[in-house]
Amino acid sequence: MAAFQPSLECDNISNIHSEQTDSDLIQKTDERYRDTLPNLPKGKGWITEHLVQYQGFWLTPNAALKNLMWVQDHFKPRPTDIFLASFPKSGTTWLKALIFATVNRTRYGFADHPLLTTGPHDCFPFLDAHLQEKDRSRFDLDRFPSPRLLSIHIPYILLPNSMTDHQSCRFVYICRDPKDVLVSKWLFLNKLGPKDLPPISLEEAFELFCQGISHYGPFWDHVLGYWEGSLETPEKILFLKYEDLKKEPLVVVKRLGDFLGYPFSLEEESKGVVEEIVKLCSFENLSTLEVNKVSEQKFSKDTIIDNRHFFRKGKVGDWKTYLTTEMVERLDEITYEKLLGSGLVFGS
Ligand code: PAP
Repeated sequence: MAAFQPSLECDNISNIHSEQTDSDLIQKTDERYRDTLPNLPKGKGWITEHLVQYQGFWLTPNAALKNLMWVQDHFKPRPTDIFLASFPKSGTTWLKALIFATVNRTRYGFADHPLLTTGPHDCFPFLDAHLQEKDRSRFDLDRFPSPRLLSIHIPYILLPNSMTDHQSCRFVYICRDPKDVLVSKWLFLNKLGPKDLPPISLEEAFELFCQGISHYGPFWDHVLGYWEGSLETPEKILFLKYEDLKKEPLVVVKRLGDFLGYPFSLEEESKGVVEEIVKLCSFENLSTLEVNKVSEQKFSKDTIIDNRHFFRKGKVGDWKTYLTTEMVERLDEITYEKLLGSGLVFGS
């Protein structure tokens, strides 16, 4: 399915490249990738044979590393771009729906809203997966109207300067207690794992996660990159926690509106627009929609995932069902040490 954006009318974008320029850039990135890959340290993959460590982070060699290089070499941000950044399984799907609904609230009615028939990932595509899509008619970023809504798992320090400098784009970062991230990730990846590889045990996933070896890990470095960025440039990065969103969704969605430059008016508040958005994007609503139960999501030509896998329980603290006391103590200790002095804490 084509990536769904509010409309795909051409937006008079100035950064449309010629085919020639595009293919030159593509070739350069391919060369860089081929030169770099053989020299990178390898670690055990959770569902792929191995991960590689690039500039301090663990990535899948064929997808994440290649895509990252594409973004670094190829992507042309617009000042109006809105990026949703996250470590995987931290609440990406939920935030995609909330940002999409907030930014487009004057375009669509709640009774026939696109989110009722289109999955959040189709409303808000992954930059790092889709950029590699060779079929530009399927995902042509240059033709997306502003503001473009794009999501990334790329760590902050690996982003190109064009995305992080002070003039351009805004980031919303969502993070979550690492114990819930680990459990959510382990269950998710075991559902997707290839049939020819045995599923990874929780004990093994736990060890790898603690060592930082997981997609886009180490978890703590990922979170701290955006946390520190948000302290330096709070007008550019809004740092959110899944747990706060669960506890006070109305408060967080209002903050989101202010930060993105789409503040809710008093009239909208009194009409219950914020409540409507929260209800539309709730786990209870989204997870029971036909589109999220039966359709699949094509992230790139090699990555197709059933939408239902993005909705499991949507709870805070489900780690209690899976992790042993020893695991909890060890993970909490690592988190405490890694975040010490940063001002960032996760509840236990
Ligand atoms: P991704 O990084 O692969 O896109 P992501 O959406 O970040 O995944 O995380 C999925 C988690 O968010 C799941 O958590 P769980 O395994 O602990 O249940 C999923 O259930 C949860 N989730 C998805 N949609 C919502 C929502 N609307 N409200 C709350 N949680 C949600």
